[in-house]
Amino acid sequence: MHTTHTIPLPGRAPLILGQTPLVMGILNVTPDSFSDGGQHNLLDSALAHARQMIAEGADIIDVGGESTRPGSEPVGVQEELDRVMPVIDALVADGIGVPLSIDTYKPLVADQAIQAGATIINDVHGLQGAPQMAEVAALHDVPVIAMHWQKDRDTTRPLFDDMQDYFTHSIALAERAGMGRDGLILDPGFGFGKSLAENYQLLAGFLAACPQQFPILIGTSRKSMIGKLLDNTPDQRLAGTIATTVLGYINGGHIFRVHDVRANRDALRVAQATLYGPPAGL
Ligand code: 9MG
Repeated sequence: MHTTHTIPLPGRAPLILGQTPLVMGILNVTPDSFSDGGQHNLLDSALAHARQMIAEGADIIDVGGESTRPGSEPVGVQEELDRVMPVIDALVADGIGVPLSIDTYKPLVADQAIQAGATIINDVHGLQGAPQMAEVAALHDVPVIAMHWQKDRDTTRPLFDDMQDYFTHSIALAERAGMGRDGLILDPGFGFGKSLAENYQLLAGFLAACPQQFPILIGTSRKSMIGKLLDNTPDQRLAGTIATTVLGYINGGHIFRVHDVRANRDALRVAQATLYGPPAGL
């Protein structure tokens, strides 16, 4: 069953995280994200894609300018800003109706994105990559999605113990910087530094790996934990993704970061009606 959390957002209605799952649509703004190439085309395609995800029921749009896929090259601050800022500016000018999150582990990028209108930081380094990240979040009073990604992990130690310690450290960093206790959303970090067996062990019981009283974001969409099992390519992983989304919801997840908004949204509606009953009036 789902714990309920109210997450304040600057200048917007708060996120209510409880029985009703939220869908976060992924908007990657990397040169390989939209195949037709060129800066202008990239911006147009990104805007069209964001609008489509909102029409399909996305509650949040997550804008990212650096791929974290295995083998991807990191990009510099300026390059990342050049990718994400025109998109954020255009989405804000467009009067985007849903909150924007900025997918970055770089405090400078987070700071600029928030000044332009993003209201959530999605940090795959869980506030532990750069000491200024928690300060940026506290300064602007925005929530942070703190993802578990323990590089060079001691794999002889149980994963869940490792994750509890990691999140305890993220929470301490948030508190030290003056972020409110309702400013953190925890994320198990599916696919980041975990074996196939660990990813599935985590999907079955991630609440035991996360300190209590925090909302949880689940990001499994099209990941290799599905592809390795089914021996398929990312574009063939929708059915597998939906299975992980539904299991993630039943097991206590609140937000689902996905590529295919409509299909995951529909699956979550069915899952919610099964756990809590259909909406009144239907
Ligand atoms: C950027 N990114 C890629 N995978 C992710 C995941 O699982 N969670 C979050 N928060 N961000 C992710």
